[in-house]
Amino acid sequence: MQKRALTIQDISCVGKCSLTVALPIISAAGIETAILPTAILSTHTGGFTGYTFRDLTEDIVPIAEHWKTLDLSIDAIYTGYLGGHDQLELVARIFEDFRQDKTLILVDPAMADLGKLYPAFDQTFALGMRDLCARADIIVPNISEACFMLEKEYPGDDPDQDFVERTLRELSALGPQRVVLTGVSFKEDTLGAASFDAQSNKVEYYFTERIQGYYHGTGDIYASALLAALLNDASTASAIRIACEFTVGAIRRTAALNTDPKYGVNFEEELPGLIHMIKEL
Ligand code: PXL
Repeated sequence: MQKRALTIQDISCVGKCSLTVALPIISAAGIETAILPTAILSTHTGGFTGYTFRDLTEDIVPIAEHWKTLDLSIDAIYTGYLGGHDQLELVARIFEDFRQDKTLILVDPAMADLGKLYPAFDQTFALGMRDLCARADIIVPNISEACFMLEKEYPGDDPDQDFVERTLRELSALGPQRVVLTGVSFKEDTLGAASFDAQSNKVEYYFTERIQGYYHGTGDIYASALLAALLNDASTASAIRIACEFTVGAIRRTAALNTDPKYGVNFEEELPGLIHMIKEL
């Protein structure tokens, strides 16, 4: 049977992040992608001014109530950018209502980067997000998000191995068995992800070439590709490799075109590469 993922995040109409990347990436990997939009914005909030924001909190319960009348089989629930603090509890309830034995719960605590919370969020939200992460099987924070959830001071862009490994273990102790920390770098010319699995008690790394610059939406692209690979039965290590290679491939194309990075990266032309890596599993 074809697998079905449910992804819960906003629609940023322009700027290539959240649902406008999750839908095509997960679908391209052969997985049906059901959506629950948390808000509609004219653009994302990183680098644009004057964006619109329509909160869809009121629609979440009626949508979920309707789904409860259907016989929905859900292989994964993947959450990203939420429309506000009130949605944290509603999303936790959706986990309870739609989780089956097989269902993988992936939380990307999309709320911060470069040591700063995104404009819509505050520390109270970060602690609420920590509680949502506690209910997940796998979480995909960047270093900034990890620090806000653990109430640690942001150590700067490239913390050392000791900091990374302590952070991974502290995040897993919150509840999730697997933690994938993105944006990890111990050398100027490489960047990648560190992961921890509480079952094996092992930390692993995967690095690729570092392309200089800040590219918007890459966290969402990374988490979407990671889930796409996991739902195609990739091991955690293989899913991390595929997500890293796909994301850096999209960044490489964008760097070559020299477009304004707030408009996102060219992941579309990298999709055949993603499909190829998944087929090779
Ligand atoms: O890429 C994460 C993201 C998603 N959605 C919205 C955002 C951001 C990051 O800035 O603003 C609305």
